[in-house]
Amino acid sequence: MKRQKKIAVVNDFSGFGRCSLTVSIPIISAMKIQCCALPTAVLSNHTGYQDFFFDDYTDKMKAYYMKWEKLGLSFDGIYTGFLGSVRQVELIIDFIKRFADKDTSIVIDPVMGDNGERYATIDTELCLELKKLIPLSTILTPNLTEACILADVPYSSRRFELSELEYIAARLRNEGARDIVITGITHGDMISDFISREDGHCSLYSHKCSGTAHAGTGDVFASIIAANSVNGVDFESSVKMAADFVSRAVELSDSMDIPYQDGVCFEELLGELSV
Ligand code: PXL
Repeated sequence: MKRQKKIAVVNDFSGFGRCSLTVSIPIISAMKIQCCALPTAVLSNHTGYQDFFFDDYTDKMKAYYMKWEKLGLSFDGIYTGFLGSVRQVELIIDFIKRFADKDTSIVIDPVMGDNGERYATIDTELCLELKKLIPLSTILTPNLTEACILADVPYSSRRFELSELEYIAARLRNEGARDIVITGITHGDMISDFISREDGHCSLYSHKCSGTAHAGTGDVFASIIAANSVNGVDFESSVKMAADFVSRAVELSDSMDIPYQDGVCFEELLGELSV
């Protein structure tokens, strides 16, 4: 009998703005995997808006996931995203120790910033602490800004050469990363994702930029990568599928005049993921 798989998603719950758990739950579910949410913070809307309500969940997380341990849960995948505090890094390390085995795929999306800027609640201490999660990952999914922060390389909006991307990936590998995809590398009217495999093989997946940069696209991307990884999809194909889906969602969102801060209207396209 087919066994349904489970992914634990450690991420914030932002009620409005289409990011983190409100993106991961529908996407991972559409891909026929049970999505189990461990909140890091509860927000009225994400921090890209000028004002937001923010309730840090650090003090509640351990009591919450210890009930999961009591239930005897284990996960085929663990996917971590936005952290509400520095202390959550240690909690995630403990969570992974308790709930992962050698076959669990661990997707670490080091959510810190975009377009060369850090998000409002992310400080230097959290960026440094997040590095501790890199060696636990089986897949690391930084955007270019986050990859530069983790690799201690200055970010620039100019075109990054392939050799520079290889250098950044090598630095991340030195920190313990295995498979890596660096997302959102723009050059002219093209956008690329740089793939660096654990075995040293590198490739670039490029396509025409389909529209405006919307919030939450990294969360859509990483959710698809996490679901594909437990479904056994090969990494390159997984990156292409995630990038193409994000690209179609951006195009549709622009055609529907969705403000960039409100994320992408992936709901319209969810059916495409349920094949
Ligand atoms: O999409 C990344 C993200 C996740 N969670 C929160 C955010 C952001 C980006 O702004 O603010 C709360």
